[in-house]
Amino acid sequence: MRTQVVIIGSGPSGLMLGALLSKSGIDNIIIDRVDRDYILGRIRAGVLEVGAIGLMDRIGAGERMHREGLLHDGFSLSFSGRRHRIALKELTGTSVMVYGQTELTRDLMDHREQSGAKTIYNAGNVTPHEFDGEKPYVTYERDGVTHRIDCDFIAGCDGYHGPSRAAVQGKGLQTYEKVYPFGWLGVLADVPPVHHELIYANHARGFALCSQRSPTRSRYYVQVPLTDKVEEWSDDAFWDEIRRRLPEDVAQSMVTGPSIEKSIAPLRSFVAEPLRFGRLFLVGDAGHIVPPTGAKGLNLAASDVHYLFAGLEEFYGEKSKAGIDAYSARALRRIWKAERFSWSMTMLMHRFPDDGEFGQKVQEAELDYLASSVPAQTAMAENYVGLPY
Ligand code: RFL
Ligand code: PHB
Repeated sequence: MRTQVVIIGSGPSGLMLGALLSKSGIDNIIIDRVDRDYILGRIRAGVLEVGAIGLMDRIGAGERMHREGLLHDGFSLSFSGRRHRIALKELTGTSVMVYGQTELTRDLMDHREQSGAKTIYNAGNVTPHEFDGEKPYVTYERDGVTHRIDCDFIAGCDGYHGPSRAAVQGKGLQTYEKVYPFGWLGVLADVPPVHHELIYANHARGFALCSQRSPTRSRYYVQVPLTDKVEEWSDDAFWDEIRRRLPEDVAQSMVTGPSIEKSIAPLRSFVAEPLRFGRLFLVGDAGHIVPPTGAKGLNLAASDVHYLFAGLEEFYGEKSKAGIDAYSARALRRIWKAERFSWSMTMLMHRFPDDGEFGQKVQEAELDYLASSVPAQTAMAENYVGLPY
C-alpha cells in the first residue's frame, strides 16, 4: 500500500489531522491498535476551547457539537467555605464549550466514514520505519499477516504509550516530567449536574470537580491516593466523599445515582522535545501530557494538529518545507504555556501530602488573592479559555 501520510492513532488528534488532510486532497490512512467501540468507550476530556471548536467547524464535523454542546461563560473555585466565580466571558470575551471527547471522537469517526478515507482498526505491532530518510514506511500485523504502507510522512498520534515516541528514543529525544502523588477518581452518572457551571474545589480532604456532559449527565471527580483501587470505591462511598468536599448548599442539592463509568487516572506533566524526527511527527498525547485540572489535554492535541496541518499543506501545496520545519518549535511554545497553567492549577487546587501546613497556607493566600484581584482572575481566565494559536 502507499499513501501520502500514515497517521498512527485514531484518537482526537489522528482523526482531526486525517479530516483536514482529506479535505485538502492529501491522501492519508489511519491505523489503530484497537477498534472504534473500544475508543468510544474511553471517557476522557469534557471542555473545548474556541480553537478546538473552530477546528471541528473547519473540518465540517461541528454540526452536532453546536447543537448539543453547552457554552459556559464561567466556572467557580470553592475553597475555605467560599465560592468564587471566574467570569470567563466577561474577563476575556470568550466562552468554553462542554462537549465530551467521546462525542467529538464519534463525530470525527462518522465524518471519516462518510468521506471514504481509509482507517485500519485492530492492527497489531504498528511500527514506523526509515523516517530519517525520504522514504518512510509503517508496518503492522493483521490476521497473522505483516502489511507495509509506504508514505511521505508519519504522524504519531498514538497517545502516551504508543509506538511513535518509542521509535525516537535515543535519537536526541529529551523528556521533561513531573508525576503528582495522587490520581483522580472519576464517576459518570445519569443525574442532572449539581450546578450549571463547573466547580473546582480545594478542600482539606482533597480536590473535587463537578463537571458535566449534558443537562442529564454529570461527570464528577475526587482526588485520591495512588494506592486506591477503583474496585474499593462503591458508588455510595464516592457520593459521600464528593459531598464532603463541596460547599454545604452545593452538597445538599446534589442528585446521586448509579455510576455508568468509574475509573482512576494518575496525574502527570510530561513534554517530549523535539516533536519532529525527520519525517515522523509527535502529535497530542504522544508528545505531551498535562494533568487534567486545566482541561487542556484534548485542546493541545487540537493546536498541534493545527500547526502540523499548516506545515503539511504548505509542503504539498507550495513545495515548501518551512512549515514542517517550524512545527516542533511552534507547537512547543503553546504546549509549554499550557503545561505551566495546568501545573499551576493542579498545585493550587490539590492537597499535597508532603507540603504540610505551609503549603496549605500559601494555597489559601493565592486563592484569596485571586478572589480579590481582577487582573489575577483575568490571567486565569485567559489561560483557561485557551491562548491563541
Ligand atoms: P489518544 O486519545 O490517547 O489517542 C491515541 C490513539 O492511539 C492509539 N494507539 C495505537 N495505535 C496503533 N498502535 C499502537 N501501538 C497504539 N497505541 C495507542 C490508541 O488506541 C488511541 O486510539 O491521544 P490524542 O488523540 O493525542 O488525544 C489526546 C486526548 O485523548 C487527551 O489529551 C485527553 O483525553 C487527556 N485527558 C483529559 N483531558 C482533558 O482535557 N480533560 C480530562 O478530563 C481528561 N481526562 C485524559 C483524561 C486522558 C486520560 N488518559 C490518557 C488515560 C482521562 C484519562 C484516563
Ligand atoms: C471533564 O468534564 O471530564 C473535565 C472537565 C474539566 C477538567 C477536567 C475534566 O478540568
